[in-house]
Amino acid sequence: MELCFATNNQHKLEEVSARLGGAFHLKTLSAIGCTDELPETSGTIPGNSRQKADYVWTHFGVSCFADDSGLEVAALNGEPGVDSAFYSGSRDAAANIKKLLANLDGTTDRKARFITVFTLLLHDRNAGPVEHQFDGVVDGQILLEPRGIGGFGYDPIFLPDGYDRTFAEMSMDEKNKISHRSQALTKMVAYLDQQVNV
Ligand code: ITT
Repeated sequence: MELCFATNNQHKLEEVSARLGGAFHLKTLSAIGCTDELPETSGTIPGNSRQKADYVWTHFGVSCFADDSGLEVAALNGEPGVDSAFYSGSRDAAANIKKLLANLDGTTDRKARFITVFTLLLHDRNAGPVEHQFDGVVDGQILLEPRGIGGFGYDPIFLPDGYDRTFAEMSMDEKNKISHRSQALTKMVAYLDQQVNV
């Protein structure tokens, strides 16, 4: 089955491709001729995920899925959440981490969670595009300072519960065993397998 992964984030693409192996024929946005920034203006993670998939479906007419993700920090009332990508005003991961650590300065409650919502839009000959959402959540703690050089975004300051290494200290395969994104992917693949077997 051919599916476009509606993301401009190379790290997401690498994680999802590694996790899928050859299970599906993944097409990138550039492979379908899309060079646009995807819209993300809904104010929620599920809403932004839907917007991105809808955009690709509407403009390019291909079956696709989109990923919207964010880091929710309990002591910051869920910030940066839907604003995770541009928390500091830019996409710069180091600046985003710096702002987050400054906002948490002196706070002993370091609880946080990563969330991913995938929106799958599948072409259906009879019903038009059929939409499904799949989510994944991983709980953890925000460290006092960054550790590790792998992964991307907030990975160097996120310690998943039950582990003594941050996501940035894990290999991609290790992160992929437990991450928010891989949980959402597992649910989506189970759904797609079901469709093929019906
Ligand atoms: P697309 O919309 O093109 O998919 P994006 O980077 O804009 O790419 P998001 O809107 O979902 O994607 O941004 C969420 C931000 O949250 C992302 O830029 C990272 O800073 C952070 N993030 C998401 N998943 C993460 C992960 O697995 N590890 C660390 N940080 C992550």
